[in-house]
Amino acid sequence: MYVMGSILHVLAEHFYSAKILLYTYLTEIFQAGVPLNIITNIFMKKNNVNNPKVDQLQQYTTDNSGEKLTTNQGLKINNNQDSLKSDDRGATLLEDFILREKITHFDHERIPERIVHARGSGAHGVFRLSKSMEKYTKAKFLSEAGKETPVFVRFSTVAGSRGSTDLARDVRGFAIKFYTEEGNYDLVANNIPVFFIQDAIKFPDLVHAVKPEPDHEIPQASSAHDTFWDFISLMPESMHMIMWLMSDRAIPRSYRMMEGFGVHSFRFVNSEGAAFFVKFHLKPKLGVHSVAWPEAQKISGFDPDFHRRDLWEAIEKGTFPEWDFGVQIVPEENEFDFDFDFLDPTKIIPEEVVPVEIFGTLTLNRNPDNFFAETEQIAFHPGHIVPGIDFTNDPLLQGRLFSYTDTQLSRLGSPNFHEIPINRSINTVHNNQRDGHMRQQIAKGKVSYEPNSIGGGCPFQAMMKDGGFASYGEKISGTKIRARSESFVDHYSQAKLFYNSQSEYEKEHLQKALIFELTKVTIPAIRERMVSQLNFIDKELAQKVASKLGVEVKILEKPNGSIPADADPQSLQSEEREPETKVSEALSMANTIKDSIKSRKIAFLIAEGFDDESVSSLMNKLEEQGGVVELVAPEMIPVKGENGTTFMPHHSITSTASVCFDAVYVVSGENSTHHWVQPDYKNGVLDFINEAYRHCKAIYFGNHTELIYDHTDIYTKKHEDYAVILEENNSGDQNFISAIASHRAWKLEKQRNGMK
Ligand code: HDE
Repeated sequence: MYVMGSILHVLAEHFYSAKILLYTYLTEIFQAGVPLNIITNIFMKKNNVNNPKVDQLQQYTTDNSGEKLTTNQGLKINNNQDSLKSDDRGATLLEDFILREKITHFDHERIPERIVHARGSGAHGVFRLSKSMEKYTKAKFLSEAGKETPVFVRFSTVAGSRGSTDLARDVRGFAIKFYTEEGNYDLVANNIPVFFIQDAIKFPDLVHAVKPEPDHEIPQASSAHDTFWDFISLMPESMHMIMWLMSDRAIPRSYRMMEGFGVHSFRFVNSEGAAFFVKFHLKPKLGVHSVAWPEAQKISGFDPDFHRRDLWEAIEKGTFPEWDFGVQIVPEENEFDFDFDFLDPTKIIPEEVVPVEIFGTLTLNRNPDNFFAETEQIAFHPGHIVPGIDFTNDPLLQGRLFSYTDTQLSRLGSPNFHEIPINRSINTVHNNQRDGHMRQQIAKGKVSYEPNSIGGGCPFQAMMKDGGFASYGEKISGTKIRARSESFVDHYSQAKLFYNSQSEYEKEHLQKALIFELTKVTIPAIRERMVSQLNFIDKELAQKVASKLGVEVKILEKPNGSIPADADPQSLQSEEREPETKVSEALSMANTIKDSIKSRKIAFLIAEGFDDESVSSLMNKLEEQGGVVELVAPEMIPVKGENGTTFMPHHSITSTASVCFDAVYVVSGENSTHHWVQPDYKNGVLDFINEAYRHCKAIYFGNHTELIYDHTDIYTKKHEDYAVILEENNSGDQNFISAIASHRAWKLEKQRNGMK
């Protein structure tokens, strides 16, 4: 069997382009003799080429194919069905070491979930530098154009538990570990460029407020409750973040369609010692897209793993998610040229003021082999840096520098968490740290101190010229004080900038989100405080929200919030600055990339007697452009077309909903149309289409589908709509493709929902 396996391996390596064909052929031939998964493993282990991190992980990866069952001590087990007993009906014997080992291991399988960002999904990939950034940073992975660095990325929601839904309204984590030759560099980023609070000391308060309430542990993965809004309404500094969180950015269509932001200002330091402030940006090549809130709620029921599945499937299919990676750069001497403080994490630098300089591409191209070993055990830390990258005094960042190692100690249980395979750097670690729980490294020799003569002085400190890290020599003079800088006290200008930069439909979604969230707040005083805060951002917004909540907008006499104890709150609060830009196009998703249907999921509604020619033709066109077609039929049984082609559907109409798709094709065919309108299926198919219509998706009605069309909301509304295509023909196909690429006909939302 092994000989067979090796032959297959050699064949596969040498005939790479023919792999898939060969795979199909060989699975048929060898099905009887070689377990299918041996063949699968050989052929499907893609994209390992030139990835030193994946190579390193292979040393720790096991494969059970063709192996005998053993205990953890390597003893072969001959009966895994019965415990050892005093008789076949007798008590189990304490002697049963096999039972004891198995149960004991099982009893300890769980580790604490992350205190925040517990729910997540990850993938391996590569960062390719397209342009040397040597002028600004001496980081080696950013110096030589063309250089490739292996990465592991973990996306997450913040508030929910490990098993919570992907579609919660929440910030998304976007944490990247770069395995560089100079050690691990972690960019622990989010999909929103600002944060709720300005100082780390408020983080436990924020997290306690948003997490389920401690008396009854309700609600799960949701900010729509009293304690969150109580806290927020008392924290004016959170208003900018709240605008982002209530926008559709907080309900992405896919992890692959989100931006990433480092949030804080970091520093680049070049080999001459010159420093630059930088803000990190990741821009998805597929554009930034979201779903609508009513969809998000429904997806959570149909497929709570929607984002996880989407990421996994895209990578398995070879549609690798990609982001342009770049920075906004500001030389140190220009630090005070702006109307906000660079150290304040509740502020952005508008891209119109300082454009993002793109210097490379991040591509995710390999799913993990094991969720727990990789995605769960990976440990990020903003303090994992390399020479050429440094921190700033942002008080939120400074607190993070403490928190991340600390949390790994309780989560992963030992200071040796860096030895877990996914956390190992690809360069070797040499130091005098020793022992501790679960130590794996076997350090030779007597010496575990420095300086030493016995070990020849090793390991040596590295000179800076040899890559030794030295902190940036920022000049500091000051008085020890527990206070907030006055330069941080402008909480509304950028909240306004964000709101004013949104398109009409985005503003409406944002208003509705606030109404949804605040309706769940049971204490009127909190709602009132909140709308009064909104009044500082936009009076109409505050009025609209207040009118749905039965509260009044009050002009706050004394603004609430965290301000220096000895400051006059009124004067600080009103210290609003005139922003350099009043509208920033980059802040609206309406202006994002809309030029591709790559990885968009299109539901084909097929039923007995459907027009199989038109299905094959459109399917080919869509798939050529990267679209993903899934067939939805009345039942989960094979469906025959009018020319005899039989398709096995992916879903039945009752097991899915159009919220799980980007577009719908109601397949041509008189017979199939008749089939769909039978009493058993009619409501199902109409709900499917009407819901897609309400959520502004592209819908294509093939020929002879009038019987369905005439019963939809689309017909009764009788209006023009560029994303509803009625007749099947060549231009119809093309119009459908363009409508899918534009993501949604959001501009027609009011019209589609019959609102003024
Ligand atoms: Fe985190 N954060 N955070 N955070 N954070 C954690 O570390 C913390 C903040 C972010 O996929 C924890 O390993 C403090 C901002 C991501 O494993 C913890 C403060 C940003 C992830 C922690 C912040 C982030 C975390 C929990 C305020 C965006 C998930 C588990 C001072 C720039 C990483 C862990 C992953 C995780 C602390 C604020 C991003 C407790 C104290 C701002 C993406 O250490």
